Amino acid sequence: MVYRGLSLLLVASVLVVISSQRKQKGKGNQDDYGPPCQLQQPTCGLCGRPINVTLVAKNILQPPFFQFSANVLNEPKRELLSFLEKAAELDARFKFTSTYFRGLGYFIDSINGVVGSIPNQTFWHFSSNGTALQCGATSYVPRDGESVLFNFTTYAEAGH
Ligand code: B12
Ligand SMILES: *[C@@H]1O[C@H](CO)[C@@H](O)[C@H](O)[C@H]1NC(C)=O
Ligand SMILES: *[C@@H]1O[C@H](CO)[C@@H](O)[C@H](O)[C@H]1NC(C)=O
Ligand SMILES: *[C@@H]1O[C@H](CO)[C@@H](O)[C@H](O)[C@H]1NC(C)=O
Ligand SMILES: *[C@@H]1O[C@H](CO)[C@@H](O)[C@H](O)[C@H]1NC(C)=O
Repeated sequence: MVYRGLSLLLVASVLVVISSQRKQKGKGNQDDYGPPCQLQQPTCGLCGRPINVTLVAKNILQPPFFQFSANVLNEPKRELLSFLEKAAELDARFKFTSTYFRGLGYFIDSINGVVGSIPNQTFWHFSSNGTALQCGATSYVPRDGESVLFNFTTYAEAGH
């Protein structure tokens, strides 16, 4: 009985060692969030090395028109949503609203009070360096020095 208990303990401790090695492996790779649009975020509050990202909000479609930007400096590299939150702290105009979708994360409904609308076929479109993002705010992880444009546009303009 005691022998059996000991061997179970041995098996359990081997498993613990294996799983902690896996965690270590993940830790050494903090800049890599795996395949595109991976929803699962690291469990830590602050992740990755500090990076600088510029966020630009632009609305030339319907009043009130505006364009402004925020330089989010020295923030740990993680999902875009986190940078948008920091931008909202730096500049009140970056206030935004969002809706959570299972498996996709947050859809950004409005920025600075301007709301996308199904009847008007409008939405906040995300792009970087002239290329549309293929992931949403909860899964896109920006790079250091990147400038992300949030452009209020129509489905047609964005090619939907
Ligand atoms: C239609 C569509 C849109 C429409 C939705 C509005 C509408 N009236 O239909 C519009 C044009 C607004 C849109 C926008 C975007 N989309 Co879109 N969209 C789709 C598409 C083609 C179909 C969704 C659908 O109708 N499903 C069927 C309905 C019954 O299910 P549903 O859960 O109610 O669908 C809703 C959600 O999908 C939501 N939605 C649509 N897109 C996105 C994106 C994100 C990140 C979230 C959280 C929710 C969301 O709107 C749908 C209607 O309410 C899917 C591809 C697909 N086949 O799923 C991509 C898709 C969901 N979109 C995608 C992306 C990347 C975007 C954008 C980030 C693109 C961009 N560069 O700006 C933006 C969102 C920006 C923001 N403001 O947050 C990706 C998401 C990838 C990911 N895992 O993050 C998909 C999977 C396409 C792809 N690249 O493969 N989208
Ligand atoms: C971000 O910007 C700050 C201030 O300009 C600078 O000191 C820092 O080195 C930059 N970080 C990176 C990773 O470039
Ligand atoms: C639709 O577009 C019109 C004209 O730009 C605007 O006045 C109205 O507020 C928009 N509707 C919604 C629900 O956003
Ligand atoms: C930006 O886009 C241009 C042209 O599409 C490309 O040559 C350049 O390498 C891109 N820069 C970055 C930082 O992605
Ligand atoms: C932004 O949206 C406006 C309005 O739909 C559009 O004219 C413009 O081409 C879009 N793109 C950029 C990069 O401003």
